[in-house]
Amino acid sequence: MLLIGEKINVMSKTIGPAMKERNPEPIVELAKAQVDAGANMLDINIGPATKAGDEMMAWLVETVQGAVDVPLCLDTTNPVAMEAGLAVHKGQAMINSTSGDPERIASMMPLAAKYNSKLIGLALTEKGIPRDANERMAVAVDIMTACMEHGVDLENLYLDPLVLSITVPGAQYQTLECINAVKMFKELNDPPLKTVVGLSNISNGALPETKALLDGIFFTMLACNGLDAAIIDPLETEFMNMIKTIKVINNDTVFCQSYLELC
Ligand code: THG
Repeated sequence: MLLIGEKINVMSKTIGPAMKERNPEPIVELAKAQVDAGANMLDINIGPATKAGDEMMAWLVETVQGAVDVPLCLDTTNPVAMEAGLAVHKGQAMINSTSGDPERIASMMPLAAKYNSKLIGLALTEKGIPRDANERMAVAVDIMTACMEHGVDLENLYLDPLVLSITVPGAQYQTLECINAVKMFKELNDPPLKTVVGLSNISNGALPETKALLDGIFFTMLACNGLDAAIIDPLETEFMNMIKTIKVINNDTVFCQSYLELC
């Protein structure tokens, strides 16, 4: 399971200003903490970054990769910023993301092909958020087809069903639809396509004391249905302990009495 740390993002009260002021300390500290806690990749979310996004993304990639030895998941809708980050990235990066929107496909697919990066394909179109697993599948098929047309290796594609908050009235059923979509995505190709979710979207707006439970149990259900990767908060200890336990039960790590400390 690829665990992508979500903490370096422009919406954060400490990280947002540090990004704008090009102040490396809080960013480096959070990068190290996430890798120490078990993240194998870090998401670098600069949002739409309309103002000098290219310079900011290149600076962030160099700053974070100067401090930790993991690949990065570059999270922006700005294709100029995306390419600036890919150009300075060491090793194989991940593009976060294209959707089924033809404009996003046209801007992100050629970058994925040129840099041989991993690519997240989000089940979203310019027409709006999908209503169920079938609508998510239709977008996934379009993205898979676009990969083949643009010479993007399907091994590098990670399909994302787009997790919504379980707290939104009338949208609670969407959580199960996401689990079903993950199952269906994997059946689109042989070998199976890979899948990813932004896990904590589910508990956005929920009471803080319920977040670890919602995230942890949702993660477990997704993992049982073939999930390959997740964007998560690795500093959420209770949640990370659930992941370590799943690894032990799945025979991915050797059981010992102190596995919560050692894994
Ligand atoms: N799919 C893909 N990419 C994504 C998402 C997705 N990127 C963004 C998001 N969803 C996943 N990343 C985050 C990042 C931060 C938070 C939630 C999801 C968040 N952060 C606050 C902070 O950092 O201050 C609050 C954290 C907290 O609750 O303490 O909430 O679905 N492909």
